[in-house]
Amino acid sequence: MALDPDSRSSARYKDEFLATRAIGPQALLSSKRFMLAAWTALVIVSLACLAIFLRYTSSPIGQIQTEPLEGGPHSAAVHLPPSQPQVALDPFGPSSVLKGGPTLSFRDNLRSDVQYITSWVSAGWTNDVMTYINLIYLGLITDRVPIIAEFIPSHIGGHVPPIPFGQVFDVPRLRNLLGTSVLEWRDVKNHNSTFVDDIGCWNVWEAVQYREAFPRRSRSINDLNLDISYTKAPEWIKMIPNYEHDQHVTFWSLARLAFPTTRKASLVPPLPSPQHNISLPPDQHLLCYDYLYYVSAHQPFEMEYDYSPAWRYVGKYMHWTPELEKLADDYVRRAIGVPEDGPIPPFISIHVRHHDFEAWCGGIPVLECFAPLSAIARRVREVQQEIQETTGLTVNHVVMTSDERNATWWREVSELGWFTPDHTDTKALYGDWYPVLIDAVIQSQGFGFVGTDRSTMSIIAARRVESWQKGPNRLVKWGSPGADDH
Ligand SMILES: Nc1nc2c(ncn2[C@@H]2O[C@H](COP(=O)(O)OP(=O)(O)OP(=O)(O)O)[C@@H](O)[C@H]2O)c(=O)[nH]1
Ligand SMILES: *[C@@H]1O[C@H](CO)[C@@H](O)[C@H](O)[C@H]1NC(C)=O
Ligand SMILES: *[C@@H]1O[C@H](CO)[C@@H](O)[C@H](O)[C@H]1NC(C)=O
Ligand SMILES: *[C@@H]1O[C@H](CO)[C@@H](O)[C@H](O)[C@H]1NC(C)=O
Repeated sequence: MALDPDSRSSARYKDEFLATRAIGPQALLSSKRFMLAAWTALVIVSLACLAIFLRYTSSPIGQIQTEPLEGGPHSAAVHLPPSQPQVALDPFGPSSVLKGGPTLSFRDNLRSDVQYITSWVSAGWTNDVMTYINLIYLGLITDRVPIIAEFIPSHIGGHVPPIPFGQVFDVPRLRNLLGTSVLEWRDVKNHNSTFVDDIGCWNVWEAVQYREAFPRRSRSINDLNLDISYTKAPEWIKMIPNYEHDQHVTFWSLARLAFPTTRKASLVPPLPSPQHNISLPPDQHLLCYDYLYYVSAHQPFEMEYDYSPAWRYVGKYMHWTPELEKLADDYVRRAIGVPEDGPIPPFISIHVRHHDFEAWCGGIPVLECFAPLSAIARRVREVQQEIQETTGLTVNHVVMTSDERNATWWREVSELGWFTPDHTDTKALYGDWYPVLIDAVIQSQGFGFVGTDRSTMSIIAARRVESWQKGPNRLVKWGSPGADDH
């Protein structure tokens, strides 16, 4: 939940600025510096040749390496020589790291020369997206292939079936951008299998909080037919020792448990599994942790900050599936009144999070607690102005998404000249997941974004607009009358 969202705006383009300066012409002015630069260039070229040589003569432990189709964080240095045969469309796909198609027991499908990592989800959809981002990032720093379970319908409704990760996010594109494998559970274990797999996992939850004396619960575990024996992680993994009001751990404290020395030193008697009453130490082939939402590199709730490694190395490569993107485009076209297949004009996207956020109003009536439309309109003007100043573009169209149900409020939105996707038939046509999925895509497509302070759905939309559209954002403060005045 956002604490200080404004602190990131000024630093946003700092990285690009520094990068431009580092290779500026002054660097080559003095001859001493020129010699240094020449030597450096020679060393770099030699290292690159060595890297190419090593790449095609040895295979690193863990993941099989081939060339990604698009640039990702691990793909900058080495490029395929033109003589190499053309790579397949999905070189890091399931067949590169599994024995074959999904099996009844997941173990029958794991390869002995590959190491894997997994975890489960247990919150609202946006939090679960962030949890999977963390899992994939932990996979990167431990050289393990992440296996992603489905999204669970926590806020969608218990009767709604889970939706596969790959039905929302473009997994082949993610793999290519990362330059490494990412799997879904449905690739590994047959979705219909009733075989119960025993496995030992790390219990992080009991090491970071003091209210619940059990590992984090998740319906994913039942959906996957896993019988888990948990080993409580050591207390030192907690980011703020003994502090009951936070429950974060750092990526690297969890990564330490993935390697033999710290793993061995941290083994304690495991909790017997609930079904088979079996005690197992944490699995070394398929490493698993009960819950990875509260994971950061340096400070709690980090995803909103510009330096967040989980966002920069994973989240920004998690693009929507082309099908979902196309569906959202159709909703925007109909909202704005653009003919089918006509070009969509640039727009500002808004996310107003209401509904259960009322619980944080502490008795203040919602009309005074939530920000009024006038405050949101002021933020929209600021974003329009920033886009005008930085790109020269005038963005007049505004598209509102929200969980608000008050029809009068929606009428006031349209009186401002703002557009809204019409979700009257969305659930009937596509299923209960789709209103929120389509709205999340629309939010990410804005040339600029105005969101709701402390909403993770707004925070991640702001990051997408920043990374994908290079667009500015503002998060509207709320909680008391005039909370967003500035
Ligand atoms: N259709 C639609 N639904 C929304 C919107 N904002 C929130 N919701 C609904 O509210 C639920 C809460 O959001 P989640 O992403 O599940 O919850 P969360 O992960 O706790 O995120 P935040 O509560 O925003 O911090 C969603 O699952 C939707 O059902 C929106 O803009 N459009
Ligand atoms: C699971 O069962 C359903 C219904 O019998 C079937 O349609 C589906 O293809 C099966 N899925 C897999 C992965 O075998
Ligand atoms: C579980 O196993 C332990 C030791 O193997 C045994 O003592 C205990 O009675 C078993 N519990 C149940 C419920 O079967
Ligand atoms: C709906 O919204 C309008 C205007 O925003 C407000 O006056 C009205 O009280 C709201 N109704 C309810 C039931 O909250």
